[in-house]
Amino acid sequence: HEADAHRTDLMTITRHVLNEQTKYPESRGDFTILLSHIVLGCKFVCSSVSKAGLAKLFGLAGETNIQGEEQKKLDVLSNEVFVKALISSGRTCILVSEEDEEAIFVDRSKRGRYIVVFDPLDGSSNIDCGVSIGTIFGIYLVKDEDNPTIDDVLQAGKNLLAAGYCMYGSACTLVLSTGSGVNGFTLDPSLGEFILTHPNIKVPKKGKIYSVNEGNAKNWDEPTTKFVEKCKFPTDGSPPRSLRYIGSMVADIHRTLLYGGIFLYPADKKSPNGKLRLLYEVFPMSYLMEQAGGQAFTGKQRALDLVPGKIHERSPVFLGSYDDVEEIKALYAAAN
Ligand code: AHM
Ligand code: MG
Repeated sequence: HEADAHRTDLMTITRHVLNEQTKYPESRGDFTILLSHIVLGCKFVCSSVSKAGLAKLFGLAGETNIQGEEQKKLDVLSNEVFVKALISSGRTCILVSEEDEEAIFVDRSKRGRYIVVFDPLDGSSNIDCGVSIGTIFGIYLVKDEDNPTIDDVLQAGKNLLAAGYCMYGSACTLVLSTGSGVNGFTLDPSLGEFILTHPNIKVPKKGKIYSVNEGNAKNWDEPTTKFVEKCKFPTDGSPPRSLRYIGSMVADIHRTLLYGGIFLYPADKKSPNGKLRLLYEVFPMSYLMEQAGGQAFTGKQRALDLVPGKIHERSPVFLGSYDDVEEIKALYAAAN
């Protein structure tokens, strides 16, 4: 039985990535080692998030609680864990985290070929009410390992080697692409392993859901306003769409990948570049969406074609099902 085979022949994330790497004969297992350190960070955050309520009262395991020392906030703690895990992998040279103003250049003695851009705990305003939050990451290769510079980080999203996110929700789910499709893994807490549960994720070609913070509608531009109006009052005889907005990008994108639809964080009059950050929010999610057969658009161009000028740069983004993004592209084309 096939079901039986799945129960006894466990496809862990490590095994899966090792399989994928066999396509690259020159691969030395470095990527697999890097990923195992990212996975460690995800497991730590997953366990901390599930104890977040408790931790407020008792302190998190592994943290010395000297009297009077203030409890570290979960996003700060998560960042420290990821930075240390990534450096100790010996495979990274530059790290860019949402939590750190400056890029971190790894000491020569621990240096490797990979650049990791990440948001250790995205959607942190949702922690205290127990709503899903996540970690987002992207991986680039440095040009010259002996000479890493900030320009190695300021690369177009299309140069990403891999990207993924981990969602801390009702289950802990890691979604990853290394450039040949998208796969989802679920943490089996009893094994401490991520097991392949969602092989080859494809976003439905057209969706029935739109996802946007409508509280900003007053300041939207015309194409965004028209698009959302069409979602609610379609003129082509189709039924109105459902609105779903969690306010945690990882959760909103995860739903979009699985159910289809479109996620919008547009520009508006108050924030002309939108809210989301290119390197560790917009790029990884756009990469995953394209790898799943969808699209990502900025209002002007393909999101992955953008080249950031600064590490914390923002960009508007519209991403999701192929046909849904075509619709917003048409509205922008008509407006120009
Ligand atoms: P954060 O990095 O400060 O947590 O903000 C990012 C989050 C995303 O997860 C989410 O898509 C967006 O902010 C929601 O923003 P808003 O509250 O403006 O709708
Ligand atoms: Mg964020």
